[in-house]
Amino acid sequence: MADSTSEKPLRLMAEAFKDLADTVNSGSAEVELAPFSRACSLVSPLFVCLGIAFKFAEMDYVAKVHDIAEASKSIVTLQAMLERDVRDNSVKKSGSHSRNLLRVKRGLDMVKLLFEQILVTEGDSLRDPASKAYAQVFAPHHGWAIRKAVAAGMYVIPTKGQLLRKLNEDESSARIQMQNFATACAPVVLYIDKLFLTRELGIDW
Ligand code: 1PZ
Repeated sequence: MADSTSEKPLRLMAEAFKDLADTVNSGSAEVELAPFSRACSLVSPLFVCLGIAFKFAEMDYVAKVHDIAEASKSIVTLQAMLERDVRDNSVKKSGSHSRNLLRVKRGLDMVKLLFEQILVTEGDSLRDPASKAYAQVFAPHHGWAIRKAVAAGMYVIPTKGQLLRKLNEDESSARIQMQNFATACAPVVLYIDKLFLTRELGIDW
C-alpha cells in the first residue's frame, strides 16, 4: 500500500527542492550530496507517468542520480565532489561524478522549464511545452540520433490531463506544485552552474 505522501509526487518534489533552495539561499551552508540526490530521485516518478518512450531518459537519469547517491557515502558536499574530480583530472571523464552532476542538473532544468511551459500553455497537449524545454536544455548537447528519437517520443507522450491523473493532481493543485518546484529549482540550478563556472570548468560540454 502506498502511503498518502507517496501518492503526491509533485508535492514531494516541490518540498524537497524548497529545502535545497533554502540551503542555497541562506548563503551560509553548502549543499550536501545526500539531500541533493534524495531530492533528485523524487523526480523519477515523472518518467513513469510519461510512459515507455522515455524509458531511456529515465534509465540514464536514474543511473546518474544513483552515482551521486553512492558518492555521498564518502563525500559530503557537491563542492567537495567537484574538487576531488578536479584534483584527479576526471571532471569531464565519462561516468565521473561531476559529469553526472552536470547531466542531472540539465534534467532538473528540463523539468523546471517543462513546468513553466505547461503553466503558460493553453490546451491539453504537452508536445509544445516538452519540445520547447528539450530544445532549450538538451538538444544542443545531444547528437542527431537522440534528438530524432526524442522528437518521435513527443508524439506519444500523454496529454496534460492524463499526466495529472497519474500524478494524482487536479489542474489547480498541479499548478501550485509545478510553480513551487520551478521557483525552488531555479537557485539550485544556478548554484550548480556556479560550482562549475567559478572553477572555469564550463557548463556547455
Ligand atoms: C513530456 C516531457 C518529455 C520529456 C522529454 C525528455 C527528453 C530527454 C531525453 C533524453 C534522452 C537521454 C539519452 C541519453 C543521453 C546521454 O548520452 C547523455 C550524456 O550522458 P554521458 O555521456 O555523460 O553519460 N545524458 C544526458 O544528457 C542526461 C539525460 C537525462 C534525461 C533527464 C530528462 C529529464 C526530463 C524529465 C521530463 C519529465
